[in-house]
Amino acid sequence: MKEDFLWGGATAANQCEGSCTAGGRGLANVDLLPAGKDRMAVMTGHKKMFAFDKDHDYPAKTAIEMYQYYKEDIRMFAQMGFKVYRMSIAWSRIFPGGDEESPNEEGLAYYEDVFRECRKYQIEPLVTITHFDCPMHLVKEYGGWRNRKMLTFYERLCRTLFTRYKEYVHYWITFNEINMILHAPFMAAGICFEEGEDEKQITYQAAHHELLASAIAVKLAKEINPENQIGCMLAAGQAYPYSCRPEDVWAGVEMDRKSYLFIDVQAYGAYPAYGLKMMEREGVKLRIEEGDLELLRDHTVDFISFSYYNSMCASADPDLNAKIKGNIFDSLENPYLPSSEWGWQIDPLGLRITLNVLYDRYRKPLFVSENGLGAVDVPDKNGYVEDDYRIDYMRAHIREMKKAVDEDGVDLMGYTSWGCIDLVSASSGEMRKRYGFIYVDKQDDGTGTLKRTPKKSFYWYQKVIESNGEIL
Ligand code: BGP
Repeated sequence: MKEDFLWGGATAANQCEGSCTAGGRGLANVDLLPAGKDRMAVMTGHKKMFAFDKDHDYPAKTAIEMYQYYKEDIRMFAQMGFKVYRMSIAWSRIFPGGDEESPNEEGLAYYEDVFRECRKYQIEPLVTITHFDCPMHLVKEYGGWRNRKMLTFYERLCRTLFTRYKEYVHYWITFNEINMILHAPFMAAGICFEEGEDEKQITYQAAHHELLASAIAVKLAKEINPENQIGCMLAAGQAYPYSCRPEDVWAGVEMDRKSYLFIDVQAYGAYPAYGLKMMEREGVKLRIEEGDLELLRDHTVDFISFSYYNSMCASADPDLNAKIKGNIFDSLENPYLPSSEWGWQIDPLGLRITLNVLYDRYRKPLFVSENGLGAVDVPDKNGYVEDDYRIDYMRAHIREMKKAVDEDGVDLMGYTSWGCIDLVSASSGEMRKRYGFIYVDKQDDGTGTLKRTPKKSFYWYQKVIESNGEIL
């Protein structure tokens, strides 16, 4: 790997910070995702949850309280040798309602402290401007990203961040997993649907707004500091045809294109022909205003970051498709692959394939900004976990990632494993789905001391980083 390869870990504000009203923070959509059976309906915008109620638990309210523990946590990241820490800003700490003219100084000061702490250990922050979060006031007043006014508020947020953190942060990601808007519109874009609304029209229009906002962010980032590197982010994972039947191969192409559509715009600066045709077929009529296409064209991203957990399978057979069980991403089970305890299929070679496909397509530097294994950990009485299964998963993935770089020539900037410290799961809201190198004593029922303890994988990853990926 390159000498300056950025090894590290990734988190998102709403899944780790907690303290959801501290320091003047406003409520956000992500705070209101309940644990349990209603979570999916809320995430997808089909059940309104605009205030906490007594029948549900809301894990993001306290999460792992990184808001209070950040110094200890960053010190532990430094101990592992992190070169980079991918984290996100909670929008509603900076603009509690989202549409204020001026920012909340307490929120700004908080992240300044976090960045200082990173710099103290020569850790480069990689900041996701929005990792699914949208202030609730913007949801209630404007309908989230369905409303074009969001561009103004997002621009204000970006200007504030790029200016205030100019000396601390040079790597930015505009939207986490931008294609997630298709699968979880409330979680990803603060959108709730009313009975009878045209969901596709609203979702693609909102995506257009996000794409414009992303281009505005690129423009501003460069104006404020030409050294800024700004990327997009895709929930990736190659779609394999379920068989070599041409119809299945075509189903795979179509499945991938649903996601690439967004990255194609961010990387090439224009909607791809297949995307325009697809929207036409689906009856989606994008409202494109004067100047929009130029904005997209002139402000493309510097790098492409992506999450990779698993590959997917696509089939043209309606009987097979009927068996798909609803996870966030629908996919058929691949009979050649094992699965995690949550049914996510484990496919290390799929990472090499995905890296190659993305590099062939975009020819821009790539960044693996999420990868990891969600598993149940059983700590001993000291809180220590022997997580060999996690080490095996990561070793196999890093090995394939190295092949993509060394043998295939992919230009890769860095690797940040997901949930480097245990945190709340986005899809399930559980604490027991753990990804971390660091065990956090926090349980699904809200109990726990919040004590942090390195797992076996902590010491393993330390060696990986120290040897620049040579010792796996
Ligand atoms: C990605 C999200 C993360 C994260 C991860 C793991 O989609 O960007 O926020 O949570 O997936 O998923 P989960 O937490 O559902 O296991």
